[in-house]
Amino acid sequence: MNRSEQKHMSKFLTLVLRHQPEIIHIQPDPQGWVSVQELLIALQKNKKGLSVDELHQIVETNDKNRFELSTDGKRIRARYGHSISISKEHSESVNPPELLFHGTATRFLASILREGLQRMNRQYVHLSTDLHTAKQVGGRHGKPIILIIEAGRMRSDGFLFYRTEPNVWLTKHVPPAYIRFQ
Ligand code: HQG
Repeated sequence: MNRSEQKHMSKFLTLVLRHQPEIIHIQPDPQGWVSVQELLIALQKNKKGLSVDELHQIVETNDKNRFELSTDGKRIRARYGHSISISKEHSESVNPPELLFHGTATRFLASILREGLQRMNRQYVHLSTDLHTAKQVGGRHGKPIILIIEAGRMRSDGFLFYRTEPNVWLTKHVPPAYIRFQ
């Protein structure tokens, strides 16, 4: 599998594991896991055949660590970004750093200041630990602007945070009172 085939397959896996498992007739469990064997069979049926080794390669080389294999290697899921409903209630919430960042586009600001950060089409609001990532994420939507989120204060006030990879944090909603500017 060459690099461009790998990228194509990685995008397709993102689509089915985060958003539309039904297009290849798979059904993730409540935590978003699917059996690797079932996934490979489903892909095969959809003319997107893949070997276990190729799947592992995609998971390991993904630029944003989008996929996660279970420790026994038998299950796979998207680490973050879902629009399908997945339960993190069973996974541990973790104390976030005092401050986190959210990159967005300037045109969303007025609405964000009114309603806070909403999860929009995903299951969670995504926050970054570093400015560089936040700027990149914001730049996907237009002229980027970085918001500083008082995550430590939110946690003390009872909001829950989940960590999906070293620099991505998830939470359900960030009210305007916890948002500051650089
Ligand atoms: C904005 C990528 C108006 C929010 C990235 C964002 C990330 C509001 C957009 C991950 C709002 C939603 C997530 C409100 C939030 N009014 N706009 N009240 N509340 N917004 O793509 O955070 O490549 O769903 O600021 O790297 O940009 O997919 O979220 O601009 O980690 O692996 O609504 O997706 O990773 O956009 O990105 P998104 P996001 P992947």
